[in-house]
Amino acid sequence: MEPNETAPNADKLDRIIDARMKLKRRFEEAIQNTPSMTDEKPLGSGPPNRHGMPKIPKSQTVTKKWPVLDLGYQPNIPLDKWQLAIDGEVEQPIRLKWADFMALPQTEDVSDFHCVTTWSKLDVPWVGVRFADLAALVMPKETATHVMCYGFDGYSTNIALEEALKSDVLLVHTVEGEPLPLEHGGPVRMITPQLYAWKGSKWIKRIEFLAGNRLGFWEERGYSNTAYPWRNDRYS
Ligand SMILES: Nc1nc2c(c(=O)[nH]1)N[C@H]1C(S)=C(S)[C@@H](COP(=O)(O)O)O[C@H]1N2
Ligand SMILES: [Mo]
Repeated sequence: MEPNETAPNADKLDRIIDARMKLKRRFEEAIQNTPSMTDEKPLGSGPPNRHGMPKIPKSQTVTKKWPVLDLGYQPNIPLDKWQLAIDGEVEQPIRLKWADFMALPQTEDVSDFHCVTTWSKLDVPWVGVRFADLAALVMPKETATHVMCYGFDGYSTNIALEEALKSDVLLVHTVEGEPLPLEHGGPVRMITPQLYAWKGSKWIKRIEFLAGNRLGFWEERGYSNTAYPWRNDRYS
């Protein structure tokens, strides 16, 4: 058997790891200084979560159910038509087909989901690809500060890179051991456990790196640019 049939191509993996480490160093301090890592008087209740914030942000109610929020249209993208474009302020724009996406390093994580409409779903087990691993593939230029994420339904949302590059930000395809259901953004959506959930685009189709901030769909309509749950930062 050829070596590259038994394991991911070692050179390629090394390049991803190098790029990931470089990017991590560049943003590490900014990540460590975000409100959900450092706020001294975070708003909320319950025991500390893994980054030291109260498990339940202010004015949130825990639900076991999982409400569905969308723009009234759930785009159904067959896997053989699915593509994810990553472009903008990057050295190596790419377009991933389903098999390319699934061949990337996969991350499992359990995280909380806080919706701006005041429900929180706690300890959700996800599987997907880290945003930071995708960023390492395309190599953001020095000028990149934010990303705009776009959904197949016409949705968009903007995020600062120091939030998007956190290790719990994933593009997930599996939840609770099952393929992500269509109504929750399957085949792939983004999750942003340290920001309100509208920052995670369902049915994600494009990530555009930006050399400055721009407003997404809800941000243009008065939702907060920053969306910090432990600051009750919902509307601007
Ligand atoms: N593409 C797309 N992504 C989206 C939305 C949307 O309407 N379209 N709604 C956002 C909002 S407001 C929330 S709270 C979460 C809801 O995810 P859920 O429907 O899986 O609970 O998705 C976010 N991502
Ligand atoms: Mo929302």
